[in-house]
Amino acid sequence: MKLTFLLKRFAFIALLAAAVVIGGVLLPALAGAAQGTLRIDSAQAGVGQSADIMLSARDVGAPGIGAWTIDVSYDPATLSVVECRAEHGGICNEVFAEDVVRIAGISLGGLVGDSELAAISFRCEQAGVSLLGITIDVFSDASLGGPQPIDTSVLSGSLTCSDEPPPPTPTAVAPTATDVPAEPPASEPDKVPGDADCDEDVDSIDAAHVLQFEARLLAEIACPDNADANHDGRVGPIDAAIILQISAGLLG
Ligand SMILES: [Ca+2]
Ligand SMILES: [Ca+2]
Repeated sequence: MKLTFLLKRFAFIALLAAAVVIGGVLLPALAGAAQGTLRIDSAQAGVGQSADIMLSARDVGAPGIGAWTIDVSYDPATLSVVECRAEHGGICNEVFAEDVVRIAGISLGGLVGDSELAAISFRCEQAGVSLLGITIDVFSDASLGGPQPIDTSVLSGSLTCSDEPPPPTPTAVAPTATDVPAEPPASEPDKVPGDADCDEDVDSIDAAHVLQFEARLLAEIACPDNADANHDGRVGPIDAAIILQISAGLLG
């Protein structure tokens, strides 16, 4: 009798311990979404001078950043973009719109921790303060086949331009939104070049799918015809690059 009682008590304690283990280890893993912060620096410069501004991700948890398309907005009356350099194999389109720089990229292995995504060089055209805003189009983790959105905090920045002896030269303004390719003709409604995962949108997640497939980390692609962006009959890294270019608005 006493033995039965002890056995029951032992079983109860074992169940309790198992529940604690499951609750403490498994559930956070299932909760899934990686967390992180996207931030853009603040700086000061004189009119006619340039300042380098860094777009970076901070404290991103596993599995890390797998695909990103991020827009940085600015005041074109105060600033112009001199140069944009994307890091980690990404690409940058400094004339995505009149007041927007777009950065897109992919990482098969995932960027964990702190990563610099792009350095943007702005020039002060007149005195004033321009907010440097961040708009997330895609910021997904490196999960194979099904990248999940990263739970992201955003820290905006600003560039303060003060009057300096060198006067602002009325420069060639960066090409405007009218130079951005128009929407593609709707002649093939069932086929969206670059839309590898068939969600009717071409973005950096499509490029990540193509690279995962190329590396044989993914068994198949949902829409291989769409993934073959250069129409050469195979799906490979060239297609991933083209899809990123489409995503960044560099192609029609
Ligand atoms: Ca897509
Ligand atoms: Ca191809």
